[in-house]
Amino acid sequence: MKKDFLWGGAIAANQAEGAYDIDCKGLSVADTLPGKERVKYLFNPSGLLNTTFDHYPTHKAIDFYHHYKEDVALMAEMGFTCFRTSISWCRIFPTGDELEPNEEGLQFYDDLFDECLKYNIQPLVTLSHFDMPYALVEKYNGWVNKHLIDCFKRLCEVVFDRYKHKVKYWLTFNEVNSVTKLHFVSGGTIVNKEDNPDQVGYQMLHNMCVAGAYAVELCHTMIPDALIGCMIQYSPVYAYSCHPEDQKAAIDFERDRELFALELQAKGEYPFYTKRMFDKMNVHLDMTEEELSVLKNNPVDFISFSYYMSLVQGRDELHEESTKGNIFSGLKNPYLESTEWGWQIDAMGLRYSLNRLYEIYRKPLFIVENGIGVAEELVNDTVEDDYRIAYLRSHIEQMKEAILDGVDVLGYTMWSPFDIVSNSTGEMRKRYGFVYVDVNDDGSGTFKRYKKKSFNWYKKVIQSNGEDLQ
Ligand code: BGP
Repeated sequence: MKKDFLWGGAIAANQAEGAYDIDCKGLSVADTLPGKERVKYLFNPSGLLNTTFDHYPTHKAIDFYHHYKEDVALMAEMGFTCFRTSISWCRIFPTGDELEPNEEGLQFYDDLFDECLKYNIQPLVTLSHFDMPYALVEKYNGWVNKHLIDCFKRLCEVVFDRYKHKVKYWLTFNEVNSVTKLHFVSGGTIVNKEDNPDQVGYQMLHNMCVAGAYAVELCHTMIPDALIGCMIQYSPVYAYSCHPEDQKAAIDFERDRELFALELQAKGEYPFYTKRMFDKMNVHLDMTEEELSVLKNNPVDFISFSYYMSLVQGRDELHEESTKGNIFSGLKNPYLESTEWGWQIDAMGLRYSLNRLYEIYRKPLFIVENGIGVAEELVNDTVEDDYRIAYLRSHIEQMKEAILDGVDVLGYTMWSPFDIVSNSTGEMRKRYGFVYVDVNDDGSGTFKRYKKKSFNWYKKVIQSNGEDLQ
């Protein structure tokens, strides 16, 4: 392992900070999502607007906003050299459309980054992680509208200028490829019944990738010594069988849902298969020459991705046995075990993913999410989470194999050092952390932090730069 390999963990502002209406923060898309029944609204948000719920998990989350000093100290104790978090857009621009930023929001991230740097922890900052200002949904219907490109550019200018001496690793949009399916959560757009969801989704993807390319341009000009990457949700896609049609289905799925977004951001152009793919989906994009040239001239410096599972795809008639997944789902893989939430565990798939992405794009890679969500109970002020150690160990082993294969990997930030609100289910009981946080699904609890067994294990991993995984 390289000496400067970055080790750490990742969270997202909306899932951890809470303080949703403090210091002039505006309401975000995430703040409108309920805990219970969230899954129903993820893909069909129109009902959200007229419904009031008992509990909105992001409103308090784990109150990282007020606990960040204690939490950064815990990460420092584990030896983190990197901490991935996101900037909450609506702390900086409460409605997304203001011309002047909100000083209190900016100050919070100044304080947070200072706290990290005090311990030599490099902040890795996602510019937008599933929590754009809700006002941009109401006014423009989210990223389907090109006006958001200007709003996002303004956000970038302000935060690059403000944090240029503190943040040297940036990411544009979290899991940007998810927007073709998760229009609302990922991009603040409500798809009407009469609309073609693919048309809407790929237009959003285009607009976001153009905005991302502007962010790359601005970052390179304003912080020449920083690196900026894109972020996708990646799962290797296996064919259900050696039937040629299963193989074709696997290739198509990986292209449409995963690699397509990378082509735009890492190569800066629409791939050769675009026309046929769009014809099939009846997609016709509104794009300008200027946008295409911004994309072409500003590919990202590195590629980051979340890795939780592999997927299996095959002929249409096989799709009855589909399994659960993170945003994208597929068929059941008989060779793999699943988590309690039905995500299929595949450590070796991580080695495959790293090799595959490096083979195609030849850019440094960064694993910015990887972990296991488990329902856990605190016993004697701790949790004996051997299963988490086993999960992370096997994935880190496979990452090391990929590095031996020759893949350039910048770092690894597991998801997530603390138990935080689950993005897909809104639950707290789906716990990922090295640190147990005493908050329940209904938001009750003491908010106290407790170290789990894995806390000391990860500390050893980092201390030995990945040598000691026992
Ligand atoms: C990714 C998101 C994260 C995170 C993670 C785990 O898709 O980028 O925000 O939540 O998945 O998913 P969940 O919280 O649904 O278990």
